[in-house]
Amino acid sequence: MLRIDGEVEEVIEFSFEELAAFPADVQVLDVGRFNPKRPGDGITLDGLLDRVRPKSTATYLTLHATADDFAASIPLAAVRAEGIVVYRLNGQPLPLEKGGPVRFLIPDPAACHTDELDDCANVKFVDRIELTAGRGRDTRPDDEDEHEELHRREAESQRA
Ligand SMILES: Nc1nc2c(c(=O)[nH]1)N[C@H]1C(S)=C(S)[C@@H](COP(=O)(O)O)O[C@H]1N2
Ligand SMILES: [Mo]
Repeated sequence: MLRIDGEVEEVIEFSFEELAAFPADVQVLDVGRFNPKRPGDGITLDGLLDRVRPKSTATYLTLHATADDFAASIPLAAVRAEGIVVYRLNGQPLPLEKGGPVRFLIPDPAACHTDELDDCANVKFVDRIELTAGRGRDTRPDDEDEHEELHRREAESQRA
């Protein structure tokens, strides 16, 4: 369900059950308290990364969504203590319409395309987290026209 690879000591693929089995101190219950439109339970990014052990060469975290070919790459130091990986809603895998089965969440993001940790970096349908030396793939829009176009396409695919 979620593969973490790249500049890490150990590449690991986590299933839903394995994510649910993480200890309570790294589980973040009810992330909907940050934004009611984005409900669920998650794990701290830091807790996940402790398992794969990023190498000292890893400077960026690249979130990949194969489903719609979207990616965001953010400086590891800035996001490590902030990020949450949301994977569960009502005891079940996070549904597709909520961005599941795995969605990245920055609880207090900057407005779209104003910062590295912006709302656009809240990647949905994440199937791979890659640690990279330097910036990795990033398909986030960099101006308001591109951003509008992206959301128009998203709304269209939801109707389909
Ligand atoms: N996989 C994927 N994740 C994505 C996007 C996308 O198009 N595909 N859009 C991003 C953008 S630009 C924004 S502003 C937020 C919107 O999240 P929401 O749908 O929960 O409002 O998701 C981000 N995550
Ligand atoms: Mo966005």
